[in-house]
Amino acid sequence: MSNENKVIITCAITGAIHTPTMSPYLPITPDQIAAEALAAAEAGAAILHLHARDPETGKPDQTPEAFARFLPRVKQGTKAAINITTGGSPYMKVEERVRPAAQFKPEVASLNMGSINFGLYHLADRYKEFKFDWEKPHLEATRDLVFRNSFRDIEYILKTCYDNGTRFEFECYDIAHLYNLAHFAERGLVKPPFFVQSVFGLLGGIGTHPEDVMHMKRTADRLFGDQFRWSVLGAGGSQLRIAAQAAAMGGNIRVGLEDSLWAGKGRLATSNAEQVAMARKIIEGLGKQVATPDEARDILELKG
Ligand code: KMH
Ligand code: ZN
Repeated sequence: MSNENKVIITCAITGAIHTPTMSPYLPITPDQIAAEALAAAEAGAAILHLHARDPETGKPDQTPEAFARFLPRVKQGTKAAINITTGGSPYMKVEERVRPAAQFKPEVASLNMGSINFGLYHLADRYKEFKFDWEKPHLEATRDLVFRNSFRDIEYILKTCYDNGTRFEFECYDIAHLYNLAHFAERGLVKPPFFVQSVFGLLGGIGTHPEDVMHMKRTADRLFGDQFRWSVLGAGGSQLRIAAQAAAMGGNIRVGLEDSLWAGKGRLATSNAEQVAMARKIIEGLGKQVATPDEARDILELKG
């Protein structure tokens, strides 16, 4: 059967941006991350985008040891493809960020395609008290934070992971990042089909207007023709609106508590699986089908 009407759901389970104070449902411990990942896969996620955290404080932890505490369980419990972050947290250096992907050689790793201001400082005032003392400084420091992804950094990650057969989720936060990807394609350092993850709604990146989504898609079409597979993630409250627009335009969808803590206006999502179920409703409502992990492998030419 053709994969034409299949939509890949990626679920980003915990990330490195949201903090424990923001939601009691944000998975922090290895047990929680494993359980959330398995439930998301069960609900329809074909790809699991994974970060690790310190179980005591919820602080992002990019050591391979932290990933080793949940990865075997996730791999054993589901056929969903594993996607390990190389973004880590915007505070980390690229050498630290790449270590888990280099060690575990996943089918997919994220690759951030350019530097941006990464603004979260405006969230610091929203909470009166924080559970852990790293949280407020983490948010406030983003007033002066550049999420650095220089050409050298990108090349470093590519070269470190390429021989492992890992393919990339190219995270593009702005139009220029598509051009950066085209540059690496021209140099022969990346191979199609490119899995382009367009990110909308981060302060410092492109906005969430329908025209922004159109502009990303049109530019990617012009640069890559039929050599890319398009996926979108909308940050915060834009998550499902962006997902619905992109799915209607033939795109794939990323959801998960890394990107949004919400399941409706003012209502916290109680799990990653809840957001996956909402994505499934959109896809099926459009008369399309949710891709299985093997269909996703086929579409993205993953190593399996
Ligand atoms: N937090 C997302 C907006 C990464 O892990 O490489 C982007 C992300 C980065 O997922
Ligand atoms: Zn991530």
